[in-house]
Amino acid sequence: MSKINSLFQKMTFKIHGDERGSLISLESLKNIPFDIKRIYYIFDTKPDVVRGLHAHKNLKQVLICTSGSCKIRLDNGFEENIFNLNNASEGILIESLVWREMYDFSPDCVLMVLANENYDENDYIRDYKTFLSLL
Ligand code: T46
Repeated sequence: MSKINSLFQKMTFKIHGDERGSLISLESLKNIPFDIKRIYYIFDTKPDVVRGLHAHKNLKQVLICTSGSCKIRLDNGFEENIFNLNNASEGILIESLVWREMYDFSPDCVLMVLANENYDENDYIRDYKTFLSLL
């Protein structure tokens, strides 16, 4: 029987706060459990848009909503879960072979993603049936 990948791991980051406000630091192999090779962010998402709709063969990523909110639906072929990302001090770690769909973006949403590899279109699985066949 195939191994069931965990859907995600919730992460909470320490806030360095003082009377001026708040600061969060993210460091490879300290509070991020991999070497960060790439950072990208998704913003100005139009109403009713669904992004993602794919899985990755090998990529690991941490997703953090630094502003606003969005929802992410995760599916490992055996179970699914919907997570509401709405707090800059929280993130989710998503391992490979997890189907993801991001939606319900607030107009001010900035979704920041830290990845353990450079961008590689060959790592994407964009067909759901193919995804299921690889589990
Ligand atoms: C993921 C979710 C959470 C690049 O050129 N470099 C990059 O590093 C990325 C991530 C994308 N792109 C290009 C490829 C497309 O032409 O940017 C365009 C939009 O990418 P995509 O349609 O893949 O975006 P999303 O929001 O559907 O998915 C992204 C990531 O691609 C994906 O790895 O897990 O965010």
